[in-house]
Amino acid sequence: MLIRIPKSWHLPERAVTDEKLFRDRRNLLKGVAAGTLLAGTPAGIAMAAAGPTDPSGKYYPAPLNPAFTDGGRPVTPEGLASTYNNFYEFGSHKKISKVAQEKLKVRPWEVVIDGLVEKELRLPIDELLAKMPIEERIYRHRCVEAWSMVVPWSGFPLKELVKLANPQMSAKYIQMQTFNDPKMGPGLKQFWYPWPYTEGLTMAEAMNDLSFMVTGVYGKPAAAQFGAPLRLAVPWKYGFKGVKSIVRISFVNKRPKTFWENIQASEYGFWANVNPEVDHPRWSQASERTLRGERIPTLMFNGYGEQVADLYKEMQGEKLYM
Ligand SMILES: Nc1nc2c(c(=O)[nH]1)N[C@H]1C(S)=C(S)[C@@H](COP(=O)(O)O)O[C@H]1N2
Ligand SMILES: [Mo]
Repeated sequence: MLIRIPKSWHLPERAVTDEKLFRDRRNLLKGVAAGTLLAGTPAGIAMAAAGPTDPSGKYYPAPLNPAFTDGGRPVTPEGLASTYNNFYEFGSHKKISKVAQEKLKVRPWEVVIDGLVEKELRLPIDELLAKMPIEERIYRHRCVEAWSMVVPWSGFPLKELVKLANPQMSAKYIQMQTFNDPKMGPGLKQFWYPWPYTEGLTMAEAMNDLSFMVTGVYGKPAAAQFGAPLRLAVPWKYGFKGVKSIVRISFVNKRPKTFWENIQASEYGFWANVNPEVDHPRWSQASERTLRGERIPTLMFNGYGEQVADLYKEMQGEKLYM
């Protein structure tokens, strides 16, 4: 039988029966388990998760939101996704998972919400989690370096956090920053980088259904290397927009200058929407290599155009695709 996955706007959030969620969950777990076995990688590294002092285990596995199942694309085996990471706070190469798990302390963890808000908030991560509807979503992830993966994130819609923050009308952008403590992230000693890692979205982008705050991955609290305990996923944009291990969220009226824009504005812009027709100055963006090793064509907006293309309709003269 052909099962059509309804698009998000056809389906009010969480308007699904428990039975459907249960079945999706079981199928996903089967897929993840099979993938891990096929890849023959030790799941041990990722299994170490966030350590004994992390009390958030009770939220996982979270119910899969059936509006975000990525049309049956194979989920990347956990052993691959959790051992090939970009997280410059731990070094400017891909093999940072071990040092991230050793050094990153995710409790206590405070998230500051400030800027153009009624009242500045300082929320311990577990208080924030308790206020948010935790669900699972399977998203594609396309790095600007032309590799990609499909990941079951857990977390909550960014717009729920925006509602909690209650920003003023004058807020035009939301800026997010990573921790900046070299005791936790030895890579922060590389003084030539413009720390802290900073990213940003327009308010319209932040309110889009797809914008997601990640707290878990693969059905458990996020392992350190994925950006525990709080990370952004905006799957229609290049991966560097997905800022990890967030400590500060600020509502501002000026476009934030991002980490990668500061390093090389001619190669990495603020918008960074995935587009196979606009090449990076140094390589083609027409196709991508999955972490499973296949070469596949890259899709406009990474395949999420129906949800997000309208956001950019009226924008002329902006470098939307780099
Ligand atoms: N703080 C921080 N966030 C970051 C990065 C980083 O170096 N530091 N790298 C980005 C890039 S380039 C990518 S592709 C993704 C990688 O996420 P993953 O390791 O979970 O695959 O994280 C993004 N977020
Ligand atoms: Mo990336």
